[in-house]
Parts: sequence; structure tokens; C-alpha cells
Amino acid sequence: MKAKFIIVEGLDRAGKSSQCELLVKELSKSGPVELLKFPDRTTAVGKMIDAYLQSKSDLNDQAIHLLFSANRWEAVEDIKSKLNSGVTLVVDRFSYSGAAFSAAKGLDLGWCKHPDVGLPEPDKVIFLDVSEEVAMQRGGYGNERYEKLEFQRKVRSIFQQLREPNWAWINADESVENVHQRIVQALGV
Ligand code: NYM
Ligand code: MG
Repeated sequence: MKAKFIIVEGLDRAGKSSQCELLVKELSKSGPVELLKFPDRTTAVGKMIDAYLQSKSDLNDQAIHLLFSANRWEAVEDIKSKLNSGVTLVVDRFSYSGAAFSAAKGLDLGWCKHPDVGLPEPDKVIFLDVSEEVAMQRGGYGNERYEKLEFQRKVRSIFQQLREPNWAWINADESVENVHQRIVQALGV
């Protein structure tokens, strides 16, 4: 199997982390696979993002947007070298989250997309669409910035604008196993 760059997107509480883990397990049956997650909170830039998300620091909307983008750019050599050496990457959030969460604050969508131009393009985007009711049943949102119903609604509507025909838009309200099966079907593996 040729290495693929697979991006998993969705609102908070959509089940991305669990689904990414299951997908990595499944794909590893047919070749090398690794999981990446953005924001990567372990880098210097990632630590600034983490402080912002936890409201331990304040940054203006443009500045934090550019930090999220920088956090992807600082991984670009690693991403490219892995893909070139045949490692499929499953990525928990990437540029689409970057655009959707910042544009939901009222920033221009075109401006939001621009800093990510030139980053690797996905072979497939899986969007996990969770309803508000199920997100609430899953324990509701946490304490981080953006984890508010009204804001998540706006983010979802921007994701709908970003959606392209090749996205797999998957109902994430179902059981973990069902959602996993749908993802596997969408990828044709
Ligand atoms: N987020 C994530 C952004 O606002 N911009 C980005 O570029 C990325 C990758 O960070 N609410 C937001 C979405 C989430 C938050 O992500 C933290 P996670 O996957 O919950 O750790
Ligand atoms: Mg979250």
C-alpha cells in the first residue's frame, strides 16, 4: 500500500482520538502507520498554544491562529520524510481545524486558510460529525477555550463550508465500532 496522508477532523467530543487509534491499528495490518496529533503541545510553540487553550495566557486571534499554523509547519519535514519512506500518517486535526476554529471567531476564512498554503494535502479527510445531544451525553465539553455549545455550532458551520466532495462525512453519534467500520469503508481498506 502506498503511504497515505489521512486527516481526521471534527468538533470537540466527536471521538477523534479513539477513532484515530482504532484506525492506526487497522491500517497497521497492511503496512507502517503512525499517528500525529495537532496541536502538538510538546514543542515550544505547542506549549504556547496549550497555555492559550487553558486560558493561562491571552493572545489576539490572529497571533494564536498563526501559532497553530506554525505548529504544523514545524512538523512538515517530519511529515514529508515519513510519507516518502512509506509510512501512512493518520492525523488527528490539521489545517481544517485551523481555519474552522479561527473563522468561527469572525476572522476572514480566506485569511485563515492562507498560512497553511503549501502544507501537504490529504489523500482523504474523515469528518466525524457528532450531534450536540451526543456530545453532551459524552460528558459535555471540557474547560478549554472553544468548548462551548454556541461556539462549536459556529465551527461546525465553517467545516460545512470547507467540506469538499472527497471528504467522508461520517455520523459520529453511533457506537465506536460502527463509526470505525464506516471509516474503514470510506477509506476502502
Ligand atoms: N484548534 C486545533 C484550533 O483552534 N486550531 C488548530 O489549528 C487546531 C489544530 O484546539 N478545541 C483547536 C481545536 C480544539 C483545541 O485540540 C485543542 P484537541 O484536539 O482538543 O487537543
Ligand atoms: Mg478538545
